[in-house]
Amino acid sequence: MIPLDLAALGARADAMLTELAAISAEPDRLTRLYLTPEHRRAADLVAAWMAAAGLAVREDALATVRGRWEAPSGTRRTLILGSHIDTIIDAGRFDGPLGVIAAIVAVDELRRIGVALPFAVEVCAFGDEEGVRFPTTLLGSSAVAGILDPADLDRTDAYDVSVRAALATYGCDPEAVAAARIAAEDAVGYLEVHIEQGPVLEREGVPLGVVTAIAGATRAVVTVSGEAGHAGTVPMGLRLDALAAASELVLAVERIGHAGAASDLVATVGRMAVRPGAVNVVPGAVELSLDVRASSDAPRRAAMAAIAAAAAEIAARRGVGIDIAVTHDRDTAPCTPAIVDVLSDAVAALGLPPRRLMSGAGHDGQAMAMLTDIGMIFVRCRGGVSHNPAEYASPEDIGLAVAALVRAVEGLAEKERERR
Ligand code: HGY
Ligand code: MN
Ligand code: MN
Repeated sequence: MIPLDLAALGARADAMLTELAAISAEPDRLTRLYLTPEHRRAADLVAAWMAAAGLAVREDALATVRGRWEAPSGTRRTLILGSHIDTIIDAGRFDGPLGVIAAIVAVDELRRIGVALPFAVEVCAFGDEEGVRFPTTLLGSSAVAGILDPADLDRTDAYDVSVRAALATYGCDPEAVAAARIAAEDAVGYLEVHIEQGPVLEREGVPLGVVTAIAGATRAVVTVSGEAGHAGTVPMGLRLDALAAASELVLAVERIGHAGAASDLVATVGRMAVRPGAVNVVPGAVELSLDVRASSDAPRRAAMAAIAAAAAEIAARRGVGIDIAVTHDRDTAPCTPAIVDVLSDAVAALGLPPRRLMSGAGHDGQAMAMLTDIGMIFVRCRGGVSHNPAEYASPEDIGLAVAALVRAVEGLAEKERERR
């Protein structure tokens, strides 16, 4: 094994992370949503990095930037690496871009040291993992995996712009979705480096982790329909106050979440819109988001049923309407044991303990798992803080992650050679 300069790898990736983080919709915080002008600028920067690393670059129908390194044999077999370049609102600079940049730097390093791989490598920079702009998520990785639900192209953002229209404006052809797909028989596997977004690795003093499974998640849009009224004339007993009803539901969601702690259940209302939203009007309607997850699928489904029952009780007692429209439902995605072993060996080859752990956060791997074998390397996250501008991973740990990815690609290459 050719030695790797870990410090140089980490410093290079960290500089790229800083450059990419400067591309935002807002001057004083990082916000980069799917199919926005900021997404375009970020995609162009990532495409330039991929080209500089010697990859053949293209953009697919769902705006995923894809850099391909063909195998000397010309085989169609392909190892897919990557993550996402879209962010939440007021994001940290690591969630997503760390995985795309680690993949580019790792591929560049493999080419530099002259490794001849028995498969092609394709680096993917997915544009919609967070699912913040549109009420669905994993659109790019779902297209690569061949599982995109066409109905998702008609989902609309807060300005009633559909995914389909936004893709056309962005310069993509949503009718060419089929060409984005990688055939199952051609896929060697999917590897993703990601900041842990939790406290486990830091608490145990280990820089890297190997993911065993990605928690399933259900997202929904909840609409509470009451009756707008004059705040000065409608007696309390005659009100159909949508915000009071929604507030009861938010507390019920929290209570149900707490009750499922043993199954790592988490239930969150992250967004609420009150209409008409005037100081002197009894709220007539409220739209709120719902995000429910657990380390296995049954507790998550039971929690959704309990939330629906609580909503029905509140609606009946208050005389309002409550509709729960599920917009995303992805089961827990186990990482492939053989890939978990390869990643564990790669981490161990760096002299580190291969700490295996579950991911409570969702990732593109949940979609890619429907296509091929998947695995993830987690990078220690300061304070476990993520989905927050204070999110941080050190250049040293990032250098180790890039090196582990290089070693993992070499490990999978060995297995592919044995396979033939
Ligand atoms: O929501 C998630 O878990 C991921 O960060 N999109
Ligand atoms: Mn992410
Ligand atoms: Mn995220």
